[in-house]
Amino acid sequence: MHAAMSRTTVKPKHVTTTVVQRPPLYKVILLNDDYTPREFVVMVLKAVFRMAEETASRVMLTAHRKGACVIAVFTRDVAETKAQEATELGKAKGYPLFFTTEPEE
Ligand code: TYC
Repeated sequence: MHAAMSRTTVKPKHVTTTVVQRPPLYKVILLNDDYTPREFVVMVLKAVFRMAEETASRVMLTAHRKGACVIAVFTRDVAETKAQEATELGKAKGYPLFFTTEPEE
């Protein structure tokens, strides 16, 4: 230490703590219906959710057999936008294909 320096302890005036939180996540869920062609569902899953053919087929078949299938989780905005986009693609063709969202526990 330099000879001219004092040994006084300086207490900080303010101490700031930053809390970082992860945004809540939302599931996108594919619902089965009796009219949308299987290949069309697979095409939408590939286009909107960037799924590979095999994954898209597996997800489509799960929804077909069980009534619904969780596709992926996103932040709320992304989940809602993708569910809407995917639902719109079916609607444009006159299909009742439906994607919904729900918060993850
Ligand atoms: N059940 C439809 C059919 O037999 C195919 C289908 C599968 C539709 C999954 C929607 O989420 C779905 N043509």
